[in-house]
Amino acid sequence: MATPIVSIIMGSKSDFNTMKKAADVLDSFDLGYEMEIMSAHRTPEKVAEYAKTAAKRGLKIIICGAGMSAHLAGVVAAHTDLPVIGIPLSSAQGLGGMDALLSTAQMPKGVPVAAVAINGSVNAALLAIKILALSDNTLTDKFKAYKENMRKEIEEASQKMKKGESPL
Ligand code: RP5
Repeated sequence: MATPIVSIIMGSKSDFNTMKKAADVLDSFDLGYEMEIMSAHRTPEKVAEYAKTAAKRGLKIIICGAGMSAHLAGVVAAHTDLPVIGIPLSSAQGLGGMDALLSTAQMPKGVPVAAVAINGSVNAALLAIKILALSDNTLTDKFKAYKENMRKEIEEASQKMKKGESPL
């Protein structure tokens, strides 16, 4: 795999299935990334150390996903100057993701986290790609191709439905 420039971290192994979708998007753009499990509450020292050293290790963007009282993205943002994208997750024991949405999005001024939708791991990866594409024309072209593909898929579904076929 290419040298990791994006980090995908999650608060628990129970977050993996949702966070894997971000990794799948990055794979489809041939973008190097690393994945880690660490918790702002259960492994706070690891989170701080990881965030403090991320830029030196060549990472450019950190995507953080956590559920319940989700402090992972905020704590990472407090310890790094890299852009941080937060994914609020709907954990099985939580409040359907509203708990994590508020904890992730409601950051105090001075420490920004770009919060996406609840379980919005695909958009988190796409946002990371758009940021990186600002200084990478190849990524810009790949993103245009992604959008064109999305447009075609929707058009094909619409045409099928009009013919009385299932669009699914
Ligand atoms: C959060 O608590 C994690 O990100 C996870 O979404 C949630 C529940 O974690 P587990 O109890 O399943 O490990 O910190």
